[in-house]
Amino acid sequence: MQHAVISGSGLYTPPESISNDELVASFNQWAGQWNAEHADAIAQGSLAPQPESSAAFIEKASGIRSRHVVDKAGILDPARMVPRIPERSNDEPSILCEMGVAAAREALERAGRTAADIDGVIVACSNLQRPYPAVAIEVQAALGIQGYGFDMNVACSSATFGLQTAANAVQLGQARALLVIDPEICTGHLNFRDRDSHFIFGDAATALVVERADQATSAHRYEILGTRLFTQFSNNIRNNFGFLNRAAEEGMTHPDKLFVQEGRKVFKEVCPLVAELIANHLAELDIPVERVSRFWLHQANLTMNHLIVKRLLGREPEPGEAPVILDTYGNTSSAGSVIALHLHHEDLVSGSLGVLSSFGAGYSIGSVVLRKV
Ligand code: CO8
Repeated sequence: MQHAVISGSGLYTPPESISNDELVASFNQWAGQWNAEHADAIAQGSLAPQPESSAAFIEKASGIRSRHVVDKAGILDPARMVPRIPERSNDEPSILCEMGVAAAREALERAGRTAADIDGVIVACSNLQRPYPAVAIEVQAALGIQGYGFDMNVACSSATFGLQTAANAVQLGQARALLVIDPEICTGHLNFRDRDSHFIFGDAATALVVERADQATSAHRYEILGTRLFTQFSNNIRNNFGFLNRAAEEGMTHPDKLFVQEGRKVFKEVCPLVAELIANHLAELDIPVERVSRFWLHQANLTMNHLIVKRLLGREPEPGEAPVILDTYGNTSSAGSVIALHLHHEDLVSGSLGVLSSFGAGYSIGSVVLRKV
C-alpha cells in the first residue's frame, strides 16, 4: 500500500465579478417590470408581487459580497438573467474543459509535474456540461495525458469524493498520480429570478495533483491521512434537470429544473452532521481536534462554517483557522473548499494538520485529513 499526497493545487478564477449591489439592482429592475406587467392580477389578489432583494440581507445571511462569473452581462440583463455561453463546435474545447485545464496547468506546475507523470484525470463537479464524451477525457486529450479519465458528480461534495477516489487509486498502486479537477459554472444552473437563491453561487475551477508520497518532491505537499464520506437522502436541495425531462408532458416548465433549496432546513440539518463526521473521523485517526491548525471548509455560508468549527473546537474560530473565500467567490460548489486550501496553506509548517471538508446536496459530506510533509 502506497501513501498518497496532494502535491499541487491550481485555481482558475473567471475575470468578471458581480457585486451584491449590481446583482440586486438587476433583480429589482426585473421584479419592478414583472409587477407592472401583472398589476391587475396583483391588485385582484390572484398573484403575489415580487418582493425586492437586498444587498444588506445577502451579506448578513450568507457572508457573500461578490462572486466571479463566466458572463456578467447576460446575468445582469433583466431581460435575460442567464449567462451567455455560446455553443462551441466539436472541434473546440468545451468551456468546462478550458477552465479545468487552466487550473490543472497551475496544479501541475506547483507539483513540479508534467502530463507525462499523470496517469488519469477525474473531473468531479455539480454541473456537467454534457453526458459524453466525459469532460475528463477532453481534459486528458487537451493536456496530452496517457491513461484514463472519467466524470463524477456528488454536488458540492464532488471535491472530497473525487479526492478519495484518486487517493485510493494511488494507494493501491493503480496510478502514480492523478489530477482531480472541479470546474463549476454554477451560474448556468441558477435561477437569477428566485430572490431566495439568486445571490448564492459563483463560477471557478480548481485542480489537485494526487500522487505517491515516495515520488512527490514539491515544497508544499500534504499526506492524505484518511478520508471519510457520508450521504443521507434529503429533498431539501434539488435539481431535477435531466435527460428524461423531454419525455415527460411537463417538459422543462417547472422551476425545479434549476437549483432549488430549503436553505433554512439545509443550514439546520447539515451543520451538526458535518461537525459529527469530522469529529468521528479525527477520533478514528487518534487526532485530538485541538491539533488541527486549519479547516478548509466548503464555502456556502459564513455562519454555517463558524458554527461547524465552534461545535468542533468548543470555541469561536481564531482568524485564519477556517479561511473564508466565499466573500469574493460566493458558493462555487465543489471548488469552494479547494479554493480555500489553494489560497490558504503555504504558511503552515511541516507536521501541521488540516481538514478539507465539503458538504451539500444529497445530503453529501466528505472529510479529508491532511498532514503537511
Ligand atoms: N433579499 C431580501 N430578503 C430576502 C432575500 C433577499 N434576497 N431572500 C430571502 N429574504 C427574506 C425571506 O423572505 C425571509 O423573510 P421573512 O422572514 O419575512 O419570511 C427572510 O429573508 C429570511 O429568509 P431565509 O430564512 O430563507 O434566510 P436565511 O437566513 O435562512 O438565509 C440562506 C438564506 C443564505 C440561503 C441560508 O439559509 C443558507 O445559506 N443555507 C444553507 C444553504 C446551503 O448550504 N446550501 C447548499 C447548496 S449547494 C449544493 O450542495 C448544491 C450544489 C449545486 C450547485 C448548483 C449550481 C446552481
